[in-house]
Amino acid sequence: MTEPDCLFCRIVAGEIPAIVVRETPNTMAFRDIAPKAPTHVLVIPKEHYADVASLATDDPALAGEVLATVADVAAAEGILGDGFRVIFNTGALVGQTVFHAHAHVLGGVAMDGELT
Ligand code: IU
Repeated sequence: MTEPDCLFCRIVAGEIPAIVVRETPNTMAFRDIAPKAPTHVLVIPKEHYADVASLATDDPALAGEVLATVADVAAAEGILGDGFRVIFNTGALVGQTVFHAHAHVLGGVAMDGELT
């Protein structure tokens, strides 16, 4: 299922450009246009789910595929050994702005353990 007005569905459809770093039959990974770290990649399911909670509830196998792609991206970006951070903003209250489930994969710089 796709949503015609969803930015990330349009990236999947090739209607909006993105620097794609990895693609599987059901997932896609592309560079964030406003990177917050030397590596900042977004990993999404190609199918539209508003957020990770609905993805995990409705299709846990696909949620697992997204996490597998996160790990593959981390390895390909060379940040698997040093460490990286994965964030799923879920809801406008905590800063979700694009309502298509996505993992932020951040690395390449030291971060402290604070979550905010
Ligand atoms: P958020 O978790 O929903 O706040 O993250 C959305 C991200 O999508 C944010 O980091 C944006 O920089 C990023 N993004 C993008 O990569 N390409 C775009 O065309 C747009 C936003 I608009």
